[in-house]
Amino acid sequence: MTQAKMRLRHSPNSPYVRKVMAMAHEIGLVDQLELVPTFVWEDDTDIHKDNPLGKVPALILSDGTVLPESVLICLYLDDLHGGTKLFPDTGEDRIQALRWLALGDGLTNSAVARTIEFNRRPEHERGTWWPERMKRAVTGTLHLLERESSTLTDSPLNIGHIAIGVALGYLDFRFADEFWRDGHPGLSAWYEDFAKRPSMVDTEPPKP
Ligand SMILES: N[C@@H](CCC(=O)N[C@@H](CS)C(=O)NCC(=O)O)C(=O)O
Repeated sequence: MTQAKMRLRHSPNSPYVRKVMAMAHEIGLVDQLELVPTFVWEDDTDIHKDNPLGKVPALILSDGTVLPESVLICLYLDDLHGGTKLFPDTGEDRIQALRWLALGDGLTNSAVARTIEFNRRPEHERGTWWPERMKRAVTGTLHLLERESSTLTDSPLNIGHIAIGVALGYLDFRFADEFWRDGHPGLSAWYEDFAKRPSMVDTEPPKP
């Protein structure tokens, strides 16, 4: 008997979905996911019937339990496989991975906030204070990651690498004209290699 797949509320443009998909690729679980196309920004979106938070990703388990939040989904998937864990179990490695996860997700959150301000908020309601604050967060985080780029390069793959790689991919996707690579040669070199991993190539968002 074939095992029921887990259903993933999915959008190809979402960096949070991409993080889950890249994780699933890296640990060999992609085939266990059934992708359910989801359009969260449409007025008649049906996402709320699965996820009251109105967001993708959301993972629906075979017993109907819904897991919201990309980090929770990644943690859940990491428990399902027998290979090297992408959330290290203990010690300094764990804190470093979670710290990079926080920085990568924070970078994504700040960039997504800018996209929402530019693309989603009605024009007459748009301001500059919030997007400028978010841009400052992006720039500061890029500077910090630049200083850590050789450690990133030398460390075995963990969830932090995936979160940072996805965040940088999102900057290319939405803010290509801001040239994040300028002034960040170490991080650019790390990303150039990282972006060639099949998990990144297979989850690249469609060209805008
Ligand atoms: N913290 C959440 C963020 C998810 C998120 O904001 N997803 C966006 C798509 S990129 C979304 O569904 N937004 C719809 C909304 O916020 O109403 C996670 O990591 O899963």
